[in-house]
Amino acid sequence: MSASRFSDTVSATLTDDVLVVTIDNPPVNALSADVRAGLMTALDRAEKDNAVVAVILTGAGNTFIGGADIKEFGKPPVEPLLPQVIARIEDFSKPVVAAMNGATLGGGLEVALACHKRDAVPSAKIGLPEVKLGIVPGAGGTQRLPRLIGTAAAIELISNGRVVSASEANKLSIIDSLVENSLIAAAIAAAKSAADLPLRRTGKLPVPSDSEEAIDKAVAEALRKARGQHAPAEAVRLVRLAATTLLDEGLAEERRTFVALRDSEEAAALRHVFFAERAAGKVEGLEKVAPRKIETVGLVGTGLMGSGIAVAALNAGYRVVGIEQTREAADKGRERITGILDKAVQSGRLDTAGRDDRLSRLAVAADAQEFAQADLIIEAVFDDLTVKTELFQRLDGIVRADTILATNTSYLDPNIIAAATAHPERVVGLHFFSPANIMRLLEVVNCHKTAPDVLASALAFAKRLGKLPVVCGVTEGFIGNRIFSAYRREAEFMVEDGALPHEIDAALEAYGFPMGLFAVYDMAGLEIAWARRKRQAPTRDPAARYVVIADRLCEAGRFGQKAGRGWYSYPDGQRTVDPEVTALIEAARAEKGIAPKSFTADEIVTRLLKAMADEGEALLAEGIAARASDIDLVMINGYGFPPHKGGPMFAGGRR
Ligand code: 3H9
Repeated sequence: MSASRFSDTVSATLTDDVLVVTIDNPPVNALSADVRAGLMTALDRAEKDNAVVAVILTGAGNTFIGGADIKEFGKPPVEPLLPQVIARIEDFSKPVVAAMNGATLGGGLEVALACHKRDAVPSAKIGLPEVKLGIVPGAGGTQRLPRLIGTAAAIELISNGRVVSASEANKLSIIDSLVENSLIAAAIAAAKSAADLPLRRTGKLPVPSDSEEAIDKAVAEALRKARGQHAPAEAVRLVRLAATTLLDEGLAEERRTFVALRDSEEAAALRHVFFAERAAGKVEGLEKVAPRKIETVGLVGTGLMGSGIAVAALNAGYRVVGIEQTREAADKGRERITGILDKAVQSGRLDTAGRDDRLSRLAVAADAQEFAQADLIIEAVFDDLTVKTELFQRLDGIVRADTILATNTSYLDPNIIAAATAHPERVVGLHFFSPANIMRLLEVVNCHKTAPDVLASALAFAKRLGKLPVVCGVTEGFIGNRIFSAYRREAEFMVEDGALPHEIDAALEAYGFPMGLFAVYDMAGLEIAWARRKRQAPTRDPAARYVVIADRLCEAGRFGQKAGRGWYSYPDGQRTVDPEVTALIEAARAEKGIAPKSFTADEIVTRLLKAMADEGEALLAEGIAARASDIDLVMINGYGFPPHKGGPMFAGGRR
């Protein structure tokens, strides 16, 4: 066996006449210029060396190739470009086998598709997630994948950027074999056995014929999910092209489309989101702080929020102890949690063994003494300061000295709750979004006295739950609800100033929100916010601008969709503009002597973005949010802000 190095990141060993080329470019073996150059040199050497009968491509660590190097986007291209490397692999005179030892994504899969055979370990995750970055595959993915799996399946995978398990990839024929043990040995054997046969070059294969019906269905589904994003529709177009054009023409069109999209504002926004997600949850000074061990999670309250949190924790492998005030309520809580798991089984997302395993780790009791073993306790009870402070005081006396106490409050001040305990340093906020087993966002509230290892533990817990944690300081409503309040306030001011609710909603939906603000109000119901406004009325600044329209709607019994009437009416369940609401708005304007102006969709969106971004600036100035990109993530993942616009700070130019 002899070893060679072809660049800083690419080296090889000659084993049994096969050149095993390894890409070692941490953290994800991205296809940087150095990797591309190293691969070309390795192929040159393998071509010339008669002792080499075949080539294996693999990755160091547990990633094959995580894709093109996203950090190179926006910089001048450096040769060899990825399509050149890939053409060289596909046309190579000797067998080239991809030994996919882990994540094989984007350009990584494009490299593998050009190889003459593909072997993968069962843990490999495989896909073309480019649309999530606002681009299409740019190195043959849209032209080669359909040649292996057909047009309809390729449309589904590429237009959603869906990443599949190795086992699904095997069923779809993206890979040739799943290898449990000794991947490289298996790949060497596969390469040697291919050496005497004609090589299977993916680009030369015909696209298998799919029924028009299957293709139409895949296209319709892809376009429906795209919600105003350009890349999915372009991906559909390119995949369809593969069946009707020669490979070279398809590749040229793909490249043109890739370059145009890569340089678009939409791709810049999604790249921003990608790096924002990786930066989120990183806290300066916390890198070396060891988190506490958490295995058992205690939950106070197993209602809507508590049961969702319980399922999230059970899914992540924790033991969960839920507490309710009575045996009856505890039984109901257990039923609720079982119900969520049963639904997952019915929809095929979970098997019965998985459900039973989760239920074996769950206890729901009516005795808080059960918390003696808990490492972390999360309260998800009624949002009332007295209820929560008394609860934490009681818990103080029951739990171990190193148990972490977390509050899931949305609006109360967690510093006050912490101060009521004997050990405020062990208190942290964990603000989940409902349904807590589904929503990725988790605001991790760093209270005044939270100890660094408690914060580190909360972040490690969030990561294990598969959540996207965003750290924030204490302020009313934290990051999300504060920005949302500013957005809501501005929208109501605009209604007073002349824009009708449906005009605002139409502008927001055209911008990319799944649902306009007033439709969201109606869906959530208007009465809780009305009750809060009535409670706050005595302390409201009389000089501050106050819009009475929402109160008037509630006084008229228009509590939203459930009541059949709110900002809209809902005959036959259809959202419909109601002249009665328009009249009510006009009367409120007239009372204040406001002469209504008209607003274009652009003006509406610009004004709302400015309101959100201004509030975001305030949060940064107050030190509540650490980065503008954290604010963007909160609004994208908790409040429906369209990801392809990058979030309110990015879109509002506050980068
Ligand atoms: C593409 O391939 C285009 C082609 O079609 C055409 C080209 C011509 N580049 O996520 P993690 C960094 S587009 C550069 O926490 P994990 C990331 O920023 C690409 N950097 O790890 C982070 O850095 P830091 C298509 C990258 O283990 C660190 O790696 N591919 C890239 O949880 C760790 O990341 C994709 O879209 C990259 N491609 O997950 C795949 N990827 O430590 C994107 C990651 O400084 N990547 N980094 O914060 C992923 O999905 C995940 O990173 C992966 C690992 C599953 C690979």
